[in-house]
Amino acid sequence: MTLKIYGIARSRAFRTLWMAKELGLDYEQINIDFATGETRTPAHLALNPNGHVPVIDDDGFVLWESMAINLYLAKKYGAGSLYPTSLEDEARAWQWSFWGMTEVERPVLTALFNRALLAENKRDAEAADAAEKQLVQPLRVLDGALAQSANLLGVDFTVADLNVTSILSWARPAQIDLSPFPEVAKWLQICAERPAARAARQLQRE
Ligand SMILES: N[C@@H](CCC(=O)N[C@@H](CS)C(=O)NCC(=O)O)C(=O)O
Repeated sequence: MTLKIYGIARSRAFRTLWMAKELGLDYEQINIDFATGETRTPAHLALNPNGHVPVIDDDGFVLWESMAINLYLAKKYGAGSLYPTSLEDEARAWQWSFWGMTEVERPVLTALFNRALLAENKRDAEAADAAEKQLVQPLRVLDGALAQSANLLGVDFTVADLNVTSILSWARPAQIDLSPFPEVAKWLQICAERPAARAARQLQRE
C-alpha cells in the first residue's frame, strides 16, 4: 500500500477520500481525529506542522492542504479524466479550487457552526445570516457558470467539481437557501449522488 490518507472522514479529509474513491486508488486511511487532539501530537505535526488534516503520504511524498492534495492526486492518477489535459483547463481547475477556498469556505463554515455545530447557547444567528448574505455573490457567479455547462470545466465531472462541491456539501446542513441558485442546487445533487461520493459519505457513518 503506497498511499496513506490521514484524517477521519468527518473532516476535510472527506474531500481526499472522495477523490481516492473516484480514482479507484488503493489507500490506507489513518483515522486522525481533530476532536481528540490527535492533529497536535509530535508525530502528526511532523507530517503537517499546521496541525491539520487531511495529509497524504504518497510513497514517501508528504502533502497537506485539501485542494492541493486533490489536484495532485487527480493529475497523477486521473489525467485525461478527472484532471484536464489542456493548460487552460488546468488553470481553470485551479481557479475554481482557489475560489472555493477563498470565496466560499469561510462563510459556509460560519453558517454551519452557528446554525448546527455549536451548542445552541453558543450560536450567533446574526453571524450566520451575515455569512449567508456574503455567499450570495459567489453563488450567483457559480450559478451563472453552471447555466453555461453541466460541470465547471464543461460536460465532464472533474477535480474542479469535486473540490468546489466538497466545500459546498456543508451548504445544506448550514441551512443555506439555494433556491435562488437552481443550477448550483441541481449540480450539487448530481455530484453528491456519484458512487464515489456516496462511498466516501458512508465512511462518515462508520
Ligand atoms: N486549509 C486546510 C484546513 C484543514 C483543517 O483545518 N482541517 C481541520 C479538520 S476539518 C483540522 O485538522 N483541525 C484540527 C486542528 O486544527 O487541530 C485544508 O483545506 O486542508
